[in-house]
Amino acid sequence: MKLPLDILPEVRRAFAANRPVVALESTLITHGMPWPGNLETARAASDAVRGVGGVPATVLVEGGFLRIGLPAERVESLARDGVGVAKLSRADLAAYLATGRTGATTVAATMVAAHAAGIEVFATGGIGGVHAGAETSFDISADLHELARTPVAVVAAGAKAILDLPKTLELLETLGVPVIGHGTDVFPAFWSRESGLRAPLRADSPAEIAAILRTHGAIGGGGLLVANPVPAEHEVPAARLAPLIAQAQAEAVAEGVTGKAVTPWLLARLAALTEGRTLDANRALIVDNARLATRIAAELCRPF
Ligand code: PSU
Ligand code: MN
Repeated sequence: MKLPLDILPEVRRAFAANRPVVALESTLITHGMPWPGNLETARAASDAVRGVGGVPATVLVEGGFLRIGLPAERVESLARDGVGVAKLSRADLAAYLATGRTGATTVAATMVAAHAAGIEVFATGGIGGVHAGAETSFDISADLHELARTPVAVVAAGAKAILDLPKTLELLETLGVPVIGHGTDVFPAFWSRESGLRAPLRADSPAEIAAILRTHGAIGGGGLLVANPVPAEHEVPAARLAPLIAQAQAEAVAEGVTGKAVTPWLLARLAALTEGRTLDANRALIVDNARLATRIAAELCRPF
């Protein structure tokens, strides 16, 4: 059977005119931030894509379709519904599609949808990865395996700093995923520009990243991670965050938070512990990632 896609007319027209299209995820809206900052961030990301000549395509599972691109009203109602909406990874997609239920897509599920629709670039905040304590919990985001298999460039400010970043980089290497620092030799840590770890690869322009994606495809590779540091004026320094992240991680264990709830819980806790500074950084980095993703997508629109 063919995957049922419901592509927004604006996105269809962009394909027909060979204009850059950038996929955006919906879990970020429903589970990544509280109302109304989530709506403002979603709007700002879409505006950022349009501001540099692209068309945003926010992905959602609904009515038996993978929706590629959403009208503004649907983005708003999603933002209002928040964590009441299901959070879908690759493993959940078939069940939700087959039964016509609604669900927001994570990085992994958004990559599946983007690829099915022919979109090569996707912007988000930070990917999921290996959680602290994974050696006993086995909690490793499906985002990593999706990057290994699905040929989409994911532009993110690294992996979320609530994760075990050294293990996340190790696993990405094992899985054959190119991790490319954009304009940096340092792997960024989501809300902070520096993680203390080296970025395995570096590229300094959208054209270079587009060329790497094409070449990675030629060797039979899957996706790649473009690690774009949060703009300096919005970063929360890693040294300030480190004790708060450790505190939040310990609290999550003490409260028995597991599975899909872990990431949203930790993000919300860090927002509270920093009086919203992580939310400001989160919004700024998503907007910056959306812009870079559009520039990469524009390069991919040129004949190769
Ligand atoms: N990036 C953000 N905020 C988020 C996420 C990413 O800035 O909330 C979401 C993405 O949807 C990502 C998910 O795929 O968190 C990871 O969840 P998990 O660790 O359960 O795989
Ligand atoms: Mn998990």
